[in-house]
Formats: sequence, C-alpha cells, structure tokens
Amino acid sequence: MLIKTEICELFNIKYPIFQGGMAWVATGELAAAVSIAGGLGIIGSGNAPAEVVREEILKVKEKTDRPFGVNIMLLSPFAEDIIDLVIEEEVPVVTTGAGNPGKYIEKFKKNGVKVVPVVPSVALARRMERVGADALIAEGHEAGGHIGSLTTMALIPQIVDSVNIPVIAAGGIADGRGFTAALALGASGVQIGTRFVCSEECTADNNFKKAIINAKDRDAVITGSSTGHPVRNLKNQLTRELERMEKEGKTREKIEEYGSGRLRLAVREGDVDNGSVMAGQIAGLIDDIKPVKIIIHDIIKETAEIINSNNNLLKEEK
Ligand code: TUI
Repeated sequence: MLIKTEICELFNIKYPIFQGGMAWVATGELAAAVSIAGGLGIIGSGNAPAEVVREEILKVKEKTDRPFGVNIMLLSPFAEDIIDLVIEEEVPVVTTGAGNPGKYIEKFKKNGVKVVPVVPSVALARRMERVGADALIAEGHEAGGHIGSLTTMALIPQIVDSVNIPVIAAGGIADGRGFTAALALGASGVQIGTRFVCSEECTADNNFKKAIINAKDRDAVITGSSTGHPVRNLKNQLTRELERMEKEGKTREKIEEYGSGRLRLAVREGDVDNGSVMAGQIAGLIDDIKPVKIIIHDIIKETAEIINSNNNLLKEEK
C-alpha cells in the first residue's frame, strides 16, 4: 500500500515519513535504516563537532544512495561548522531545531540543500516560508526533547492555514492513528522520533529503549522550564533533582550545568536513572522493539485501513 503526498516527490521518498533527528540517538545506522525503508532518515547532530557528524554521514552513504538528512541543533556551539559540513558532503536535506535558521537559509539554497525548519508557532512558520524554507516541521508539545508550548492538535491546522509550503506534523505520533490524524489536520507527512528509538537498528543503549517501553502515559515530564529551554524526558532521579532545583529557585546557570552531558549518559552509557531519557508523551503507547522496516510498514498499513474504513462510513441519505 502507498500513501503519497507532495513531500514524497519534493524529497524523493517513498513514504511521507521523516525520522526525528534526535541528538545521540539518531546515528547513521538508524538514519540509513529509515531511508532504506522508504522514509527520510535524519542524523541528529546535537552538540557534536563536525568531524563526528561526518562519520555518521559517511555511514549512511556507505549503506544507501537514498536521500537522507542532517538535523542541526541551533543551540550547538558547532552549528556553523555543521552547516559547512552538510554543504561539503552534499547532504540533500537539512532540518533545524531549537532556534531560527533564517540567516542560513540562503546559503543552503544556493548550495542545493533543502531546508526544513522545525517551528513551534505560526509566526516562525510564516517567517520561514518568507525566507525560502522548502517545507516545515510543526512540532507539538507532546514531542520529546526541546519543546514548544502548543499541542500538535492545535498547532498543525493553524500552521497549515498560514503557509503555502508543505507541513510535516511532529509530536505524539507513533502509529497509523496518529499518522491519519496528522493528515486530517492538513499535514503532508509526519516526523516520528520516540517510536524509532525502539527499533532494532537504533544504537541507543538497551536501557534507554526499555525505559520507553516501561513508560506509562504521564511519565514524560518537562524539566528546565525556568531556563527558557524546556525539555521533555522520562521521569527519573534526574528529573526529580532538576524539579527540586527549579523549586528552590536555583540559577539558570546552575540548572544547565547540572543537566549538561545527561543525554549522552542515558543514551550511550545506559544510565537511565541519572541521565536524560528524552522521549515524547506517546512513549506510553510503545511496547516493543521492531525493525525500522516493520515500524514503517505497520504505520502505513494501519493508515490505509483507517482511511478505507472511514470511507465505508459514508452512506447516501435515503
Ligand atoms: O530541537 C528539538 N528537540 C531537541 S533539541 C535537543 S538538544 C537540547 N538539549 C538541551 C537543551 C536544549 C536542547 C533535544 N531535543 N526539536 C525541535 C524544536 N525546535 N522544538 C522547538 C523548537 C524551536 C523553538 C524555538 C524552534 C524555533 C524556536 O525559535 C525561537 C526563535 O528564535 O524564534
């Protein structure tokens, strides 16, 4: 079964599914698996220096000729190096997060790189369209990691009505029901993060995947609101300590220093008590680890079944 939208042609992909460019988690192995399965695999560069990201790009190129992307986290001290790197390596697509990539868009376009900023608001969506973004990822509050304030349900239709470029929905989507809902809200595709963490190809520590599988509906909590960089991660020792520091009115510097290096600790070392287990609210729905190909196949199959059964709901009035 095929679900085709305008982004399939725009990015030369079989299915309108992007894989979230999650820092530390979205390595070349995961991105290659998603691109091979017909989606758009995306390497998460996070705070990594350019040479580390180059290794991941080379891994993907070794495994597949299909298109893939790199996510540039704009708070990274290496963001400008990564921009030069993706141009040099002729990466076809860049997504950006945690900031406004406006001043870089012309450079990407001149070098043939498609740009898809993550936007949490209508105002930023409009600005990104004006400066030449090829599409947008509208990411709702349900998502994992660094988040905005509007929910996917409210954000997507408002952005869809405000721009004329394709909108990809993100935040809270892990199966065919979420995919279908995103299409109903006017999105041209979805970006999926947490569900792909629990894939066989994801190189995150098994403890990280198990924490997601064990998570219940209300376990993905927000920390760091007082620093201006709210982050959604699974409740544990770390989130409790951060919550205590915020309540005590500790400074932004102290809180950021305490939180630094915590994502690597959880993803690479498997310390899911003291590390930051970034995951979306949909973690409670995920209860297994599957190959990427099966994850994508199941989402498309379920979407097709829902669309088909909804069509059967339509009855002529007598
Ligand atoms: O970027 C993400 N998710 C992330 S980044 C990350 S690494 C990190 N670690 C610690 C603190 C902060 C980040 C983990 N997860 N998602 C995309 C996203 N972008 N969500 C929200 C935004 C966003 C927010 C504000 C995009 C633009 C923006 O613009 C503000 C402005 O400058 O206008």
